[in-house]
Amino acid sequence: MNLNVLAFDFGASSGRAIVGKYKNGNLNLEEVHRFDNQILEKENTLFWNIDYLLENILIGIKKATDKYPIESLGIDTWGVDFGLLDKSGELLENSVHYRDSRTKGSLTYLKKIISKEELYQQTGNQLMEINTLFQLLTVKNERPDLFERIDKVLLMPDLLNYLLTGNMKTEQSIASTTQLTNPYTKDWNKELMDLFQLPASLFPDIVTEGNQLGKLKSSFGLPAIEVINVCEHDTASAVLSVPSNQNFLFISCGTWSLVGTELEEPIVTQKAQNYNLTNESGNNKTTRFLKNCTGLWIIQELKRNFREQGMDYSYDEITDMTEKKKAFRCLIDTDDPRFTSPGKMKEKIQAYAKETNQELPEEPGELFRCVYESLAFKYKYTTLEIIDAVGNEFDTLNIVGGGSQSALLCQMVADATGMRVCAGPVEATAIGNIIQQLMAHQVIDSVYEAREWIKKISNVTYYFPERKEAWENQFPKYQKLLDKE
Ligand code: LRH
Repeated sequence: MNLNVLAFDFGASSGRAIVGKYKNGNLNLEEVHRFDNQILEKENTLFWNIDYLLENILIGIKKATDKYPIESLGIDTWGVDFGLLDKSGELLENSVHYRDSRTKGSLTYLKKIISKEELYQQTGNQLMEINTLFQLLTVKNERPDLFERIDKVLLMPDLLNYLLTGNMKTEQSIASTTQLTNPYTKDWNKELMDLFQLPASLFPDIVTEGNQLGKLKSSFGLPAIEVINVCEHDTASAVLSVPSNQNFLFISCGTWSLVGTELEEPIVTQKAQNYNLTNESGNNKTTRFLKNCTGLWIIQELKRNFREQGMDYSYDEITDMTEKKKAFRCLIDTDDPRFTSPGKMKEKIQAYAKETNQELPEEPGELFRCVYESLAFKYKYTTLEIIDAVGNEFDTLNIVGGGSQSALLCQMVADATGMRVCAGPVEATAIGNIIQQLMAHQVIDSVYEAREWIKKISNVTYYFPERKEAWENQFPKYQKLLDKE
């Protein structure tokens, strides 16, 4: 059996078109197109350029179809962001970036309407101002004229799918990042929409992964490829390709680090809420029980900030500089709100160090070391919360995504958590996207079979704790920083 599918994987910093070539039980990936996906700024608003994203999807399709017969395509992206469409199906404005400051303080919209406890019961979601719910409430309260003109809200991958096919649907996994779905039924939570006076008609029907959405519009002058709703939330696609069928802990490590496990049922206990853990929807109606943590974002921003100053370090150079610096000089809470917005990471880290009476990291290697160690501790801190909330023990931690390429980070995570780390696949999100399409074409029968297959075909690296004691000794210092907040 021979079949090619096309996966579009959009992250916060780049977009890629990858052809998944399936041949007699083997899978080869070929990146046919890659482009930057930058945060744009206009009139003090951070936004995404949807025309540019669409343009690049079409380039990707052209490149792929010029080379191969393509059976279908699927798109996955980051969560929570959306496009607003008017009655004629036109975009009202460019999509605002979740890092825009417009939602700062928007949790106050909850006051008088619903308690945080009740909201957690209703949605199972981690309370974050970036969630679609708070973005929409901000539009409603601060830009009522715009709100009046909205006919449909389409989440990012659904928006791109709509632009390609003309069909409007919302895929279940991406819907679960909105804080507007029910964690059990995984459908829209209409009661909650009523409560916040968000008309349910704004949200297209939810479909599950594998749905055949429609064909590429003929107006593009490209082959009429079938568009499939994959697990459109990048995290859902990444977790689909974790190479394990056992109880596993995972870190899907990219700009964000999603730290969690996969469950049959959501957990919405008081403990889970206190830990601010989220229940998102995964393949096959599973629940991804996790915490959204800042991932490589601060590293990426430091790298960008240094580049702007004429110092363009490669990741190999960064690793080298980091390894040469003294351990545990300064630790930060990588989820401190000051690190959310782009820019000035060195200054922000130093300000944090000063406020917490720590040595100020000055040199690039010291700054990178501070962030990598702090990330490893964050993962330990969070896995302990997950373990406590689930009441299970785990012996392996699967790191998938871009971060799994960093031997430095993976070793630190093994040392910090005291767990065996299984790193890879690096291309987890694209593989998950491709697998979902292969399941839709009945090439693979089940997620179980898919994971067994991924175990066989992907390169994974194991890391074992080597300096467990040293990391354990430092953990209380890190805990103190977080507990203070
Ligand atoms: C990671 C991610 C994460 C959040 C964030 C906005 O890429 O999808 O799960 O939703 O982006």
